[in-house]
Amino acid sequence: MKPAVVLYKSLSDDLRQRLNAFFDVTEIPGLDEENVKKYASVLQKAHGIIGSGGKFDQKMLDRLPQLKVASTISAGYDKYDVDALNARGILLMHTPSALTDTVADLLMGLVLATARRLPELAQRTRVGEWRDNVCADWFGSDVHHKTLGVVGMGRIGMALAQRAHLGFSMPILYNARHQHSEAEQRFNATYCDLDSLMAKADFVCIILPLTDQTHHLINRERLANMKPSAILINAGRGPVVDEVALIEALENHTISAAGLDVFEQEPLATDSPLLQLPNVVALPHIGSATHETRYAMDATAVDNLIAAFNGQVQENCVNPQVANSSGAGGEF
Ligand code: 8YV
Repeated sequence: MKPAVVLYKSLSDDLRQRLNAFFDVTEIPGLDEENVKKYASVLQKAHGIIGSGGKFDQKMLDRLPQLKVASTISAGYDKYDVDALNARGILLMHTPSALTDTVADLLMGLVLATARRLPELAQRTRVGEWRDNVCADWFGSDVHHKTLGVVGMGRIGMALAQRAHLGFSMPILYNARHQHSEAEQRFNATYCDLDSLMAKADFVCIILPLTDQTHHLINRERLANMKPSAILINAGRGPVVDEVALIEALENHTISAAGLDVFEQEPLATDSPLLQLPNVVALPHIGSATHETRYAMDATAVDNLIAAFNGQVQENCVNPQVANSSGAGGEF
């Protein structure tokens, strides 16, 4: 008998076939409250689940009593209560390396878009405001040779540092839980405590996962440390930055601009003050949203699910200790 798997996101035909070869798959339209109720009996029988979005707290896990493996089509897993998964012997697989370069490209895009005011000036051109040679009130600021502060030197932080240092001759400051000798050797990056980084960097790029420790890490006091000419970029998780404090800093021009791909509430409310500010570039959480990368993430998540059921959790597993302690994966 094949393990029963719930798929809550559509996949391309080839990946769907690959999944079907290993599992007895039931596809459901999503994991919002309505669907969770509607498909309660399907969830009740699931040994595996794969998709992106949804909230896997105790309540949700109670609806999945047979679950052995959850495969999320994302790098981030802040929507999962990992302690609860561990207690129930459920493996969590994710896709940390499939999106690295694509998110780093977007971060560099936000650096350029904010510093050179690309969306704002494109819009002014579109509406016919370009009537003569542009003068100083249309000028942006340079990116090359400016100092880039990377908060969170993981895979994406490294890929951003590579682009910024080797491509744009930017000195790199970084803050991370541990010093990163490879970043220091390859990109001449300098380790800095967070407060000094905030004070010195021309661009502060936040690439942190959301945890109890990182929630509102970038608070009012830290924002106040930034230079008035500095730009904040966030493409990690919205709640890492105190959004109310950020809006105040932008409105009062204590910082120059912000490039944001993530927000405290997503989708961003249409009446958010952020959308009224010309010095904000706001994007709809598109860090990994390219055809190539979203396919690679889907494929990785499918392979992760298969690997986990075969007891192979060397790669892409958030809690491999579960496999050893409970025998999850191999048995269902
Ligand atoms: C996507 C992300 O938003 O992987 C993550 O953690 O934030 C993004 O790539 C996510 O995969 C949902 O589709």
